[in-house]
Amino acid sequence: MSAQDQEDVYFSTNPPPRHLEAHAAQARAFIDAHAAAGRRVVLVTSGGTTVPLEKQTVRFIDNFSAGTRGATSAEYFLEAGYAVIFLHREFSLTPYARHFSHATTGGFLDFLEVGQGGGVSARPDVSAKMTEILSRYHTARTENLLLSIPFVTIGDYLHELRAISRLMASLGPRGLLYLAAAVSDFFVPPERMAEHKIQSTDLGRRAQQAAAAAAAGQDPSGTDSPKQDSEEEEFDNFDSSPRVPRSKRLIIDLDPVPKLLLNLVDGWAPRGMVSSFKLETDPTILVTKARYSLERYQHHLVIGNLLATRKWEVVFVSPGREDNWLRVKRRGKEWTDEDVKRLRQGEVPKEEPGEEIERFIIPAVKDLHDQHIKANA
Ligand code: PAZ
Repeated sequence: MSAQDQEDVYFSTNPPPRHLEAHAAQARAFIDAHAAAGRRVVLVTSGGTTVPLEKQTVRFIDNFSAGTRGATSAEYFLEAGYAVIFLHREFSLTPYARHFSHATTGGFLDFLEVGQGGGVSARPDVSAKMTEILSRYHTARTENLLLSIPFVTIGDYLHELRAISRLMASLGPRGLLYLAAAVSDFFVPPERMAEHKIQSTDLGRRAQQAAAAAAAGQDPSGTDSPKQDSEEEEFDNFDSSPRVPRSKRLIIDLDPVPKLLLNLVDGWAPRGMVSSFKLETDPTILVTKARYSLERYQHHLVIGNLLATRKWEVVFVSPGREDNWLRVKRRGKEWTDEDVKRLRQGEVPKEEPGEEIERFIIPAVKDLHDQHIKANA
């Protein structure tokens, strides 16, 4: 099947999110305003996509991403003069709020106190930091430099990504797509998705069958009557785990999510600069996989990172250039060759990073974007 056919099939069979049109209208107005002002616009994607197992979703598959990379990058892009469309997983980290919303030392309310006059104010020890971050946030909002658009499921994400990327096309080479979201590779297609909560017991399953038979005008007594768990018969133990009968397992059959990056690069935003992230856990394949992705999708930059060390080091892989490793400084220590070797093998230093690696990533991406604009003007 051609890439276009795959795209058509996916988008015609997977329903769009409820607010797609409203989000596209917001994105259009945002892009038009900044294009008119000659400002660059970056689409930052951030956080993980869910894979629902039921249409009325109780359960879903998720991934680890909290959206730190995306939210932090968005701040540095704003600092670098970009207008930012922040397409993010709902309730994941967001620019500026992230400094207080997900602190390991406490919740948001822990940063506040009630003053003597009864009003609420920042705790004195965080007041200076909060004032500074709040003022950066207010500038971004009042100057209309930050547009936040949420998604939840993989389907929502792909619909939103396509709609916004197509709008970004009007920016030509001045548009930048920075794809940092952790996007699921597998999903349950709608035709195989259960409508209701998947039942974990035979009792529930048989009750569902009886109800369906009754609704179809059949005799519900023709279906087996519900049994209690303890009465369940054991079916074949077809594999290596005979203690768990097959009838009690939840076997999830997932289809691959179509690879739409090629469609994005060729069709949705053909003149913009497209940078994607590649996440691996095995250090021996990171660069090979990043290079493979670059060749397969013919875009402009893949930023490789390992799950364990992603806050310490990333590698830029781009056409016609040497691999470029970016690394943060250590607190009160210099990197030795041995330290770097260990880091590259996925060994995490004991202390926290001395700074945010996005401080280095964004200027390096901007540099490549400058070159992209010059080459495509
Ligand atoms: O959200 P986070 O900061 O915890 O993680 C960021 C990341 C590892 C999801 C991102 O840097 C990344 O690699 N995104 C692409 C993942 C992928 O290969 O699909």
